[in-house]
Amino acid sequence: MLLELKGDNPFKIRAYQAGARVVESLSEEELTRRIDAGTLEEIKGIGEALAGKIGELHRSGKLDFYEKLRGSIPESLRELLQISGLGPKKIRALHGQLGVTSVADLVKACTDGRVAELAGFGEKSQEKILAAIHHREAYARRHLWLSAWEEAEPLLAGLRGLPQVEQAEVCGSFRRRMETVGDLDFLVATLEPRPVVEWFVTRPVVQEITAQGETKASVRLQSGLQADLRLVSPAQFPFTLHHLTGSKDHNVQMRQRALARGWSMSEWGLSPVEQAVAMRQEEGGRRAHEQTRAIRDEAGLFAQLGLAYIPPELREGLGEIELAEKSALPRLVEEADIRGVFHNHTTWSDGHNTLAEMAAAAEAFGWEYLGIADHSAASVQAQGLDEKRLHEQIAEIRALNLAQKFNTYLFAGTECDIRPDGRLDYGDELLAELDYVVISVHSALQQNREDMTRRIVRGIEHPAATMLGHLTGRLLLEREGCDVDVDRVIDAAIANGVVMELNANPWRLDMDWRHWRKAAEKGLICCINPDAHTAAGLAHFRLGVGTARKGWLTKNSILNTRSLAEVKRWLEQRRAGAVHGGIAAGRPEQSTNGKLHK
Ligand code: DGT
Ligand code: CA
Ligand code: CA
Ligand code: ZN
Repeated sequence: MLLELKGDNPFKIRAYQAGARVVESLSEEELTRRIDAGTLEEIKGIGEALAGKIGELHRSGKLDFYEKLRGSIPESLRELLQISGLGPKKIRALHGQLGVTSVADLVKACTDGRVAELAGFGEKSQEKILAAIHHREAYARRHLWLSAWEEAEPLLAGLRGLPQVEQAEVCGSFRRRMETVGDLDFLVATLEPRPVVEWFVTRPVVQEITAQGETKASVRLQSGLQADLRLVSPAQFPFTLHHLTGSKDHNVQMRQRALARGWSMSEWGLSPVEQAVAMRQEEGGRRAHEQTRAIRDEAGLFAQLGLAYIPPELREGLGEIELAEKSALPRLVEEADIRGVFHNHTTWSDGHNTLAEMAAAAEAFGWEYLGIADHSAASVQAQGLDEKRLHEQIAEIRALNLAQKFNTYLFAGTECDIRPDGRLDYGDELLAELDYVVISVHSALQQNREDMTRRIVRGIEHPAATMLGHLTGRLLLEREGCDVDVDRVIDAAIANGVVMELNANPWRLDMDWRHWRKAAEKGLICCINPDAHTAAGLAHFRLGVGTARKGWLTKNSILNTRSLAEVKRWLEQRRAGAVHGGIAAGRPEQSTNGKLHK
């Protein structure tokens, strides 16, 4: 791509592309063998220069040639590659003929109509480019849930500490645990709003005050995140809290329900329908009705409408109200239910803390077990372990357990690459030695839907596979996940007794919460994993719990809410090929053979 952008000799470019295809088609063993033996050049399509570069990349994980090439192209020009629909050829044309060197230049060229006049572009593609840029900007304006939390937490604590403040909460998508947050919606219960507003807008993290009134303010924080503040009386608080938490769909359904029962519901309160009109005129609707005063919290509000309390995570208008009416909402998993996690890295591969440091951190969480799953050999960029080093690591883990240095038991696992053809990155014998195997896709993410689906399903069907890591490989706000038939993968996982990871890394939260409810109903078992690369990163399991709650998950469908003894037994039976997803019922079923497609 970069060579094309530079407009290098087309023959050279084609040689590199052909070389890349050849390398992708080789197995890891064969590639390593050929590099060591110096026989890469025997393959058609790989010349001496290319063989040298492949060797360098393989050995060091870096390529001087690539780094130099990258450095020779301005960052702003490379950024254009991120706009969907724009390839290197088009960018070269835009650069060469219109002098476009940045996204801003390109917007200007499009709005001036100059792009449409270029050969090979036209009105249509000019419109498409503009739309793609706008889409990219809108996406970039959102923030990771964790970043929002880091901003919100000190402000919330500060608000709660003010003498005038009775209650304070962050509402909106943040409270609903969306994976990304557009803006923060602070709500405060107080009878004295002025000093609270004053305190809020004078925080050092406030970059700009965009609006300020007696009972509300809006600011932009240094990070670019916007924050709204609303101040209401304590009596009104539960209604505004519910309103500002949303979602819009949930609110609309709640209002319809209220109306059907003769109530008009708003952020101000509940009032009988016939009085609602009069109330709205009176004091701008601020006068609370009798009924409103009797309601002290959100639970009271739900109860007034004949509903069980609906946790904020479930308020998406996806059937939660119907179930709350029947008191049939699930009892959602909680942080305290988690007894250990399985997908973690150490300094053996690309982690920053040693095995012992990770174990100590897990012990500090009070966890009964910790799974170590460093990268496999194919993840060269992550210093993946070859078979010899993995053997050494297994020995170290067994020794630590024997020494009983930690109260946390260590499971020896791996995050084994699913190669582009669906085979796993280690031999069967080694895989069988491990306590468990996380299988993940890290390369060739651009495969088409059918190939990717087959590849992952083939990985799932491997007898050694315990759980599937970060299903789509998405990086929130940065990179779309791979194109894969999620339902087919879920069905394959259930059929083969393979667990699906809920990767709790703040950038991932993958598998997406939107799939979990249905999948768990079908019998899919979840494992919440932080994918920690540092000891501190273990704490990210909390984000996973939030996302699991948003996906309607209960303790029962999550593997790592089980005790050490139960997990050990389950893994042993799993390895013996006897488990068929049965832990949802609380006990492994031995009647069915989990390996249907061996
Ligand atoms: P965000 O900020 O884009 O991540 O998403 P939210 O859900 O935080 O949305 P935001 O900040 O625009 O509004 C906060 C809440 O206020 C929202 O969740 C529900 C409520 N709300 C906002 N606009 C409307 C509306 O037009 N109708 C109703 N029923 N509720 C609304
Ligand atoms: Ca918001
Ligand atoms: Ca807002
Ligand atoms: Zn991974």
